[in-house]
Amino acid sequence: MTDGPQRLDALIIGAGFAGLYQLHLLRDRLGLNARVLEAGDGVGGTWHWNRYPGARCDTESHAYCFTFSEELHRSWSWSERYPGQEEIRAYLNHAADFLDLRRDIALDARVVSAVWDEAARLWTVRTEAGEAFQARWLITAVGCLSTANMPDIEGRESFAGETHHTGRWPHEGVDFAGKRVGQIGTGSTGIQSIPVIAKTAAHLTVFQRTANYSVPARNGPLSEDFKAWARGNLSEIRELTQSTPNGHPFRIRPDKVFDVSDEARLAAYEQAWEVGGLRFRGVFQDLVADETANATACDFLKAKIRQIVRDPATAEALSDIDHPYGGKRPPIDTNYFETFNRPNVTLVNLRDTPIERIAPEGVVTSGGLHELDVLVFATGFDAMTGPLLSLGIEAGGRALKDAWAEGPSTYLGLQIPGFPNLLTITGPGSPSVLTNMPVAIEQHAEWIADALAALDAKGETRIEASPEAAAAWGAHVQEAGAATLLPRVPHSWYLGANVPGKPRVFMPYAGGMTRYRAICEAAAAESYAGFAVGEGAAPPPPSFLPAGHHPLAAAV
Ligand code: NA7
Repeated sequence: MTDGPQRLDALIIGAGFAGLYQLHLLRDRLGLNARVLEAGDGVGGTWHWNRYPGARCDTESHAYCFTFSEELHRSWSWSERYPGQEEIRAYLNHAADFLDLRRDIALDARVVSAVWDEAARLWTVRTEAGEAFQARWLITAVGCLSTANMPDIEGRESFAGETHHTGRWPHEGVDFAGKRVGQIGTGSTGIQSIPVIAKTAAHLTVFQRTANYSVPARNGPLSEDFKAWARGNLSEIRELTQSTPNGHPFRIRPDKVFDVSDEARLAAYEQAWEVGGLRFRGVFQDLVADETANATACDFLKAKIRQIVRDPATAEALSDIDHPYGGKRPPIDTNYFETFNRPNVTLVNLRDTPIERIAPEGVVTSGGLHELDVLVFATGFDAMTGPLLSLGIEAGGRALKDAWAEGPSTYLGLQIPGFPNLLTITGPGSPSVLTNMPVAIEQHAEWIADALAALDAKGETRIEASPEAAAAWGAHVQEAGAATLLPRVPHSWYLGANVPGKPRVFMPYAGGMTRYRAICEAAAAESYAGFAVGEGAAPPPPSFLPAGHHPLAAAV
């Protein structure tokens, strides 16, 4: 006799922040028979995989955590202003133990297919190892930045040295001592890894295609006083992060850039530079909405680069930035620009000398061969859609990759028309990457748990976003994006532009977390407006401009 698929009420894919909390809610609050399948050999999601040197979150630690449990909150203390990868991984392992989640998490269980059976109203999910599960509800908690983007550069496989992608870093670490290291990529990740790699490498060659802004993080140990305050003031932290548009623990000032004198503006930028981190974004309300206003911050930040970097040609290449500040994800750093003053670090400007191929000895640009022992790809991710498309999702004979051939279509980033009972935590079209992720994740996981409880209370076993609601939401996502400078940066992963052949669609919702939360709550309150529940037709979606929300408020 062969064992059939294991039957569950709910199956969750991924054991990062999202999967852990969703399991807790469905199992412990709703009493469902729920299970998590996780591809990695440990919990932690992003923080399980991204072990590259210098990996650190750019949200301040006291706000980069779960906020649903006073007990869990009090049981943990962060050591630094920004949490490092290892500490976040330890925190998520602690949360898994604290909530007794491990017994319902299968590790080393990579999902390769998920197929909807309309007649049975069940998802059948299979893993690479051949295990099969059936569940009424399928919830993806796969993150937005988990599918590594390896550029298809000619000769890549021929490189004779070690090759590593930052998002798939070896658990045992990489020894750079005495080695000639090359790194391709100067996004948020590359900007973190470069200063750390440079400390031990014999030589580091940085291959820069697009110069980037960065603001000093000003990381450091937290005082005992601050730790005690953070442990004891969860409700204050939660109130703040739930009322800011991006879920960060700071408010964006109400002034606009040209409301103040040139001197006052410069002083505000200087002060924000000293405070450090993403708070720089909060200096003026219209910083990422108005190009002329934004240019004042760009000029300030470019001048800082030229002040820090001693070699004029290197300073020029690093400050020759072609996009507005905040138009791409704004990195924060520890000694990034300073690192280019080290004698063992060279910048190769790929705008002047593009990469031609990779050879066994190193990287060949139009300027010649750069001999290397180790090549690091800090080249980012197939963001937002990549993790979902890798799951082999299919419903009604239609694969998700075909449904999304022209780009992702979702309603609220939570559901995809044509894929019933599939719920996507921080899916494309939700605020996700434009926010402090745990805030967005908690909101989604709670909305999903409430929706499943409401369906169960009515004896309903099916929910599906209507195509009309998804179309209306898609239009609103573009409208909210257009109120910011973000969609105007042609080479950004927000648009899918970093992956050849990927449809160019602005994917995250830029209307802000507070507005978004209100819309989701309105949809639920209006009998799940925009969703077809059971056999019924979907009521039209709620208003996407709730009272009190300015339509053009840039919320990122
Ligand atoms: P990003 O932000 O996508 O950055 C990737 C970097 O790699 C960026 O500098 C790219 O240059 C560069 N890149 C990518 N492909 C190539 C090729 N083929 N040749 C040269 N350079 C290349 O990824 P990160 O990992 O830094 O950050 C992703 C997010 O993770 C981050 O925003 C945080 O939210 C966490 P480009 O700019 O495309 O010219």
